[in-house]
Formats: sequence, structure tokens, C-alpha cells
Amino acid sequence: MKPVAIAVVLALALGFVEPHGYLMEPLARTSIHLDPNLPYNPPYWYDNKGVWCNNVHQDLQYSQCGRCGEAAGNYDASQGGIYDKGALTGNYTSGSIIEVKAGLDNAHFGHFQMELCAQEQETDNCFSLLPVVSASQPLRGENLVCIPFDNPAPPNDIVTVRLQLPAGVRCSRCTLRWTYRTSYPNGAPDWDDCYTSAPAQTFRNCADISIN
Ligand SMILES: *[C@@H]1O[C@H](CO)[C@@H](O)[C@H](O)[C@H]1NC(C)=O
Ligand SMILES: [Cu+2]
Repeated sequence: MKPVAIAVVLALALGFVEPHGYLMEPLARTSIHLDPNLPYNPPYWYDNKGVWCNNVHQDLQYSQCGRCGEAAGNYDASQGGIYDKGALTGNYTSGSIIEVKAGLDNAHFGHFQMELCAQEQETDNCFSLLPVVSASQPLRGENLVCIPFDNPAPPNDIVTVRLQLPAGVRCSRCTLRWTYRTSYPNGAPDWDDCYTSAPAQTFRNCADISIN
């Protein structure tokens, strides 16, 4: 077997792979291998649907989650640059309403939100929430798209959301970030199928986009 195949088999056998979801459109950095037209740089990443902040259950501030889904404060360049900026997978117009898609697998409830870092130099604090105009699943407030199911089957395995880009904001290489906060584990007094305030399993992906 090739090394990649061995790694996949090992990961599956040891239970490391937890496919829950990813940012499908624009395609996340950590899923770039799914588009045959893009260079395999970063190379194939077997766990692209399980970029989950090192599986540290996150508080409401996501304080143990790194910028693009890696472990907080533990950016590891040796992982082949899977969290680094890469190919542009979305080109948009300033002030427009854009359509974004998330792909889900063994998702368990909760919600996701979308943020924009409208500058070339990505920092931990450059992200701001984008208002949701509409989505194929119920919304909560201005920013949360609920995932009201466990292990969604088609067509619920793809969630489409329309977002309002801010007027007058342009960038040649900026970052769109998807953060999916599951409602796992349950048990908190305020638990429901869209939200829990207790530390929860969280997935985060970044995509590289331009806004002209
Ligand atoms: C976005 O524009 C860049 C630069 O022109 C191009 O390389 C890239 O393929 C475009 N991406 C998409 C998804 O249209
Ligand atoms: Cu899980």
C-alpha cells in the first residue's frame, strides 16, 4: 500500500477519523484535494471532514480552537501547510449576496456561523460575523444556521446559506471561515437541537476568497 493508503487505514482503525462536515463551496483549504483542477498543495488530507480544533470541546468563545480549526496556539507547519492560505476557491463582488454550501456527515445537531477576515494578513482577531439572509435550514438570530439532525441523509447533508457581504469591502485574498458548533455532548440545561452553552465538539474550516 502507498503511505497515504496506510495512513487512512490506520486512522480508520484507530478511530481518529470523525467525518462531520466541511465547507464545500467555496472549498475549504483543508479540502482542496477534492477539486481535481486545483494543485495538490496541500496534499491529500484524509481527515478533511474532521477539522475539529483538536477535538477539544469548545466554550462559547472557542478559546481552545485555532484560527482555521487546528489546535489553539499549536499551529504545526509540519502538517504540510494544510491550514495555510492557498488557492482562491471563490471570487465575489463587494456588497453582494453570496451562496455558500456546507457538506455534512455524522453531524450532531448544533449550528454553524460564517465569518469574514477581510484582510490579506490573517490574524486571530480579524474575523467578523456575516449576516445570514436565508438558508435551507432554520436560522437562529442573524448569524446562526441550525443543523436540526444527527447523521443527516440527502438532501439534508448539504446546507445552503445566503450571506450578505459588507458594502465597500474589497480584498484580493481574504478568508471566509465556517465554524460548526455541534450540540454534542448533550446534557446542559439549555441544550436543544440548535444550541448548547456547554463546551461542545466544534469544527472549523477556512476558504480563500477574493472580493472585488
Ligand atoms: C478566482 O480567481 C482567481 C484569480 O483570477 C483564479 O485563479 C481562480 O481560479 C478563481 N476561482 C474561482 C473559483 O473562480
Ligand atoms: Cu462527533
